[in-house]
Amino acid sequence: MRSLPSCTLLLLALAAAQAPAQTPVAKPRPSILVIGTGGTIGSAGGYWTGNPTRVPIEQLVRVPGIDSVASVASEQLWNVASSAIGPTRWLELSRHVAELLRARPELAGIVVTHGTDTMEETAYFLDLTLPGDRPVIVTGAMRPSDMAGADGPANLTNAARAAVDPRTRGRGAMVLMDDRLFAARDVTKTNSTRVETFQAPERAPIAIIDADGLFYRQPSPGRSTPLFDIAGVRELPRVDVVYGYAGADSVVIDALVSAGAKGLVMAGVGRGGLTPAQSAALRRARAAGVVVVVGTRTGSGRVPVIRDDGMVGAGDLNPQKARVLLMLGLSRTSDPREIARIFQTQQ
Ligand code: DAS
Repeated sequence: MRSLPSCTLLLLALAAAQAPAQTPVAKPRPSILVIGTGGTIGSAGGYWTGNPTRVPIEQLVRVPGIDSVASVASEQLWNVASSAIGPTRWLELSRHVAELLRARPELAGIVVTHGTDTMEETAYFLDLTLPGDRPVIVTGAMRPSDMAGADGPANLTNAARAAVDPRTRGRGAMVLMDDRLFAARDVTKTNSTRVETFQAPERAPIAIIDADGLFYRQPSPGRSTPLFDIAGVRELPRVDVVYGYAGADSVVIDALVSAGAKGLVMAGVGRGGLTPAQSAALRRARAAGVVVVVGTRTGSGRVPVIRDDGMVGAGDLNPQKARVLLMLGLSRTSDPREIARIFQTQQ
C-alpha cells in the first residue's frame, strides 16, 4: 500500500484533534406495561385474616433498580383475589392485551400481575388466545407486599427482565415465579404457602433467572398466531371438573348435566380411573351430548388422549388446564373426535 505524504498525515491528525468529542448515544430502554389484576402481590396487612389492604399497581412497580431494566408503565385493570377471576374476565383480559399489543408496537412485552391461586388458568387461557410473538408474562407473589421477605419485587423485576429479552419472543404467555420462567401450559401451583410453589411436573422451565442473566432451557417455538380466535366468542361454554375418589357416586355428574354443562373434566384416580357409578353417569352425559375429558387427580403424569370409549384423555394437562382447553375447544366444535385432535396438539 502506498504511504501518505507526511503533511497529509499531519492535517488528518489536526482535524481529528479538533473534531467535537463523540457523546455516546444512550440506547433507549425497552418499554413494558404492567397490568395489575390483584392477588397477594398487591396486598398488605390483614393477610392472615383474609381482609388485606389492596396496594395499587402504580406503587408496586416502584421497585428499586427496575428502571435500569425497562421503562415501566402500569395500569390497574382490577384489584381482586384470583378466586374472583374466571372465564368472563379471561375473555376481557385477553382482548385487552391483544388490543394493547396491536396498538402499541413499541412495547417489548406485557407483564400481568395476578393472584397465584388461579394464575395457571388465566395464563393458559392467554397462551391459547394471544398471538404469542411478544411475551406476556404473568407473575405474582406468595407473600404480601409488606411482609419480611416479600417475593413480589423480585418477581416483578425478573418478569421485566424476561419481557425485554428477545429470546422470550415466540413463546406465548408464560408464568414467572421464584426465579423461573415457565410455559403457561406446563406450570401448576403445588403448595399452598411456599414461594417455590410453582412447578412444571416432568417438564423443564423455559428459563432460570439468575443475577447474571436468563438461562434458557428450551428453544422458542417461534409462535406468532393465536391458537384460538376468540373474536366471535361472547361467552365460554360451561365446563366443570369432577373429582374422583373411592366410592364416588353419580350425584355430582348428573347434577352438572342438569345444570347445563357442555363439557366435563374428570380428575380421575390414577391413570384416569372412574368408579362404576361415575362411569355410568358419564355414559348418560355423553348420550346427552356432553363432551367428557378424563385426566388424573395425581398432580402429574399422562392419561392417553386417544381412547376407544368415546371420551378424550387429557394427556398430561392437569384437570384445571384441561378445562380451559375444553372450553375453548367447545367454542369451536362439540365433536369429541375433533376435541381429541385439539388435545393432541397440546401434548
Ligand atoms: N390471594 C390469593 C390469590 O389472589 C393468593 C395469592 O395471590 O398468592 O390468588
